[in-house]
Amino acid sequence: MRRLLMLLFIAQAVLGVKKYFIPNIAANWHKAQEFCISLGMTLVSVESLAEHEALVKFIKQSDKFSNATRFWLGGSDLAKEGTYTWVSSARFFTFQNWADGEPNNGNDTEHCIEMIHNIYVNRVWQWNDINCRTFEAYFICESVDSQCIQNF
Ligand SMILES: [Ca+2]
Ligand SMILES: [Ca+2]
Repeated sequence: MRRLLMLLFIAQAVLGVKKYFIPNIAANWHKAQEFCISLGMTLVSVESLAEHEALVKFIKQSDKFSNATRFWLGGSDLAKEGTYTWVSSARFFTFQNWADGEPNNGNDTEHCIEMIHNIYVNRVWQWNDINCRTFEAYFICESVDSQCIQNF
């Protein structure tokens, strides 16, 4: 029984089954992460193509979906310029989906990652770095990865 539970747990981790939630509020990146934490969650990480596809599927089914929309992701290079990590796990980016010309660290002030879906400018579920404090957007919280926390 214990072994079966272990296998189920590993299967869930491998498949990247996460719960996503989009609060009905726009905020800057820092406040977005605070809000997710207050829910026992964290800003979303996208660490594989499978996670990317699962996230896009979730957003398409949400009431925040449109042909011109954008969301905070939980990635930043706040700790070290040019080195991107996920706030949920502190892991470096493995999967990436930058838009053309991004990340550009515009004005030397762009350190947080948003996902843009705007068919009018041909940015389809692609990433951009943008100012963490002045830009406000909807954001996606995900359930906390308990396996990851155990590792730390
Ligand atoms: Ca930057
Ligand atoms: Ca940028």
